[in-house]
Amino acid sequence: MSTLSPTILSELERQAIELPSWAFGNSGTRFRVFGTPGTPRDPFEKIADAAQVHKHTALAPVVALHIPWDMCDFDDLRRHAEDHGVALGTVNSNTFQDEDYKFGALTHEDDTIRQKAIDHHFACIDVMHATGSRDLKIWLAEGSNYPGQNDMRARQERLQDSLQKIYARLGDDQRLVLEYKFFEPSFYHTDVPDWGTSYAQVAALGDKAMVCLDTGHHAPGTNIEFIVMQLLRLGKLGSFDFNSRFYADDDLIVGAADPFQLFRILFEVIRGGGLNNPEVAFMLDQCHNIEDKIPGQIRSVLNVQEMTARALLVDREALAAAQTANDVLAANAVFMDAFYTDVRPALADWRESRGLPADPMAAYAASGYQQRIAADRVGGTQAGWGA
Ligand code: PSV
Ligand code: MN
Repeated sequence: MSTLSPTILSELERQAIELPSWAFGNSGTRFRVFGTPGTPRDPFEKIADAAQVHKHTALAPVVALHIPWDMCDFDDLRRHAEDHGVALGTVNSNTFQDEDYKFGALTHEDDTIRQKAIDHHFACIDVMHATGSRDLKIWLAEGSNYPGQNDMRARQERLQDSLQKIYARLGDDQRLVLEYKFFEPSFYHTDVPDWGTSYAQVAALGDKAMVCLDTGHHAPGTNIEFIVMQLLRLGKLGSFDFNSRFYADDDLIVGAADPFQLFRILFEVIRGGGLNNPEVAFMLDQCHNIEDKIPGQIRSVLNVQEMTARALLVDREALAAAQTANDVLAANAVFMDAFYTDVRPALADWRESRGLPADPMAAYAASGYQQRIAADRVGGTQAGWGA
């Protein structure tokens, strides 16, 4: 059994991962969205479900919202969250489900439509004031499908202008994080396709604008940990959207497809000073299409915790010595030793010592909560992607 030192445990104790409200609603593919018994019908039920994840893991004290999907009375929602032991977090804007945005939103040629998209972000900032949220997360679905379809450069200029207007509305303690994604729904060009574009756009805004790195938004084979290192080096890594992928933006459980990649990312986070640093928000951005949603989220936060523990086990001194000596195989061995260390028994013991279940997945399954919500939540419309 591995021993996790008091220093490592104190880092792990402070770890907080923000959950996406939409992970508790139904989702699917363009082929089918499946319903699940007990799916929340409103934001209040989503918060209650998210609180279960925190209750069993002590890892997830904050829930991110998506506007307009989570529109409601935000004073009530804030109180409801507090009653359930969680807080409301990042507000996600949505400019991808309105007819007007077919050809763009913050980049649109038509100033009326562009202003409508800017106004939507102003409304999101109002929500942030009511919820006490710090971050406005912007992911844009815009771009083009065919070469020659658009003036890509003019769109960058309009994007900067729109972002400047949104940025100017932020409160002193609020931030804007701009997410990038290399394709989809646009297939030829995307207006914010990569970290460099996001960085260029936010750097021109100011200190309160940062980059959001979604681990599912890169071409296959991309060295994501290099990007993490670079953004931390530049002081512009604002947040993570954690998930995992096999092919595209699969939004699968973080660490499920490639645990080693998650380890490598977390090692760079630690080395770059991003762990438990309030500047760098750890969030999940996932959809649970076929698995139960609450245990899907519990599994996810545990995966992040386990890989963080392994990454903290890297003997940094030995690694630095091997690197300085250009001892290729020794450096790699130090790295791999930590990756191959099974920290699960030590984490289970530690959880129990803090009054948490040793096995949060089993404890949730035994709690009867899933059966209760399936029986209670009858009638109404289940929340879902777009509902
Ligand atoms: C779409 O790709 C997406 O998954 C983005 O990653 C956003 O963060 C999320 O949806 C919510 O808008
Ligand atoms: Mn995302």
